[in-house]
Amino acid sequence: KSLNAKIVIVGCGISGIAAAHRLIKAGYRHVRILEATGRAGGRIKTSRLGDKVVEIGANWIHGPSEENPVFCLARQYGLLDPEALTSENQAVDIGGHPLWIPNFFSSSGRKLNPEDVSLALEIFADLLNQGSEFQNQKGEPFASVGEFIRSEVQTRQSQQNNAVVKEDEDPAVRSLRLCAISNMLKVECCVNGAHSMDEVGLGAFGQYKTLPGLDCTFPGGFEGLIQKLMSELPDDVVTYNRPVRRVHWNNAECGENPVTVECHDGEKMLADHVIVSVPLGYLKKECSSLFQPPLPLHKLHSIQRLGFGTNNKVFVEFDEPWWDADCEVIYLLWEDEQDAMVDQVSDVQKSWIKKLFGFTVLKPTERYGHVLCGWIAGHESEYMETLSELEVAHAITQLIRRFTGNPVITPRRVLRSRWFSDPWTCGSYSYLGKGCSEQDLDNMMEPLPPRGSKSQPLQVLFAGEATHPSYFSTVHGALLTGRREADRLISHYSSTSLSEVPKS
Ligand code: 6YU
Repeated sequence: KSLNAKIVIVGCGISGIAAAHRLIKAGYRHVRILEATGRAGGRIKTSRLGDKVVEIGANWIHGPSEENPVFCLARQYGLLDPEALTSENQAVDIGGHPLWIPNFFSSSGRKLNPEDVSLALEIFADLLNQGSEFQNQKGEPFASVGEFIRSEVQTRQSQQNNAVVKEDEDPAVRSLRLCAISNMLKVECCVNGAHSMDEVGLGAFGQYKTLPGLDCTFPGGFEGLIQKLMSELPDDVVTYNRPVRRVHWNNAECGENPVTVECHDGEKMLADHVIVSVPLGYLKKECSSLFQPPLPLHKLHSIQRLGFGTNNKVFVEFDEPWWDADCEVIYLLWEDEQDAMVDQVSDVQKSWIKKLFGFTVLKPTERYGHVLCGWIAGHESEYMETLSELEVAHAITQLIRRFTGNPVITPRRVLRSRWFSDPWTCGSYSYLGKGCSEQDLDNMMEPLPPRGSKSQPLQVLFAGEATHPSYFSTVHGALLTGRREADRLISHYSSTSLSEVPKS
């Protein structure tokens, strides 16, 4: 009966795929995915740098443990290294802040003593934890995480026991620690996918939840997971290169099917239900034309209020390492940033590269050789996308020469991502902006027509990472939203009387 419902899924990222999986497994016969591009996976995208596998999009399984559905699938499909499967690995609880072994370099070409800087990192981590505690408390002291951190660092400066820099210290060490705070703000911009931490809301910062487990990667590439999932779906489920232009809902003219999905090429498809799983960045740009009638105001407001910035990667390969053998992350400290505590550069065209906080080291070396992944968020990152590969390679080479003090060091290869220019993504992932609350995420996932309406229920459903109440911005969050919306339909039909069910 219900199994004849016509269901269209817009978008073939992990959330769309997870929804299709669930529905098809439950026996639904008319499930179709429409995907704008020529590939499945969306923001899960694996590529090559020479012969090395690199991730253009999602990198880690955040919190690989029993509760993480991405970890469970990857384990089931045999896609992980043995260490990631150990119970020790699953039990580590780092609260979202990986304990990587760092190397620090400064803009005057010096490799720094980690002990000189690490206090700043500890204080920063402590402030981030404090920042998460305003969740569900009225009256947070500042609107944004950035303002809170700057103010706390300044306040602590007057409290000797707590201060980032101590009175009797070498002035050079003191100023480096404050440079490290600026650097940490840039790191957090990447973690949150935000232009600046001044745009990330303090009141809802604790809304994001972590899972236990030491973050791990896919040795053969994250896209291997997509391939496995796709191989379990019927071949004709996805139509590629078929962008959707408009979803007409509450469509009385179409008889029994209340929704019509109109594609860019003019094709129209009738449906009982549509699951929209497009990225928030795309929704922000297109929400006024994507739905007819328009979305209810509260939903539109949440789409606008929630944040969706840009985080890009720059992969750089070297013949020889210039970092320590055990180093896992390299931080680049600009010595002119000791007074500023800023995470945005003032002249983007000239100084965009200053926003790149540093590099993570691809491990293990036997697999990756000497490959680094640079991270850059914000408008500076979007500006980088407008430059040619050659210009980016030149800027990266100059940067590394300056910080290592080695005037001839030259990368073998450079490859960068360009998520802002991707017309179907328009950025990287979502965060809770200033003034946001859990209510915004609830509004995001609320189906159409809204509760209380007399028209046919569940015409348009919403999935995708930006609709998960606590795991937004992640692959596991996205996957769970696809399952959630499929389950919403399945339980709707299991509780609906026969007369209300679409006929075949
Ligand atoms: C994770 C990680 N990771 C790095 C970078 C990026 C992301 N994420 P999709 O976009 O996949 O699918 C939608 C589809 O819709 C797509 O195919 C479109 O083409 C299509 N579409 C659009 N318009 C259409 C139309 N009109 N018609 C038809 N089709 C249309 N996540 O778990 N680990 O390491 C990273 C990272 C550079 C860009 C990531 C990571 C995010 C995930 O990639 C992302 O959430 C999911 O893949 C999204 O799946 P989806 O199905 O929703 O959309 C305190 C606090 C902190 C808060 N944050 C902390 C967590 C940090 C997040 N981590 C990120 C870090 C990295 C490095």
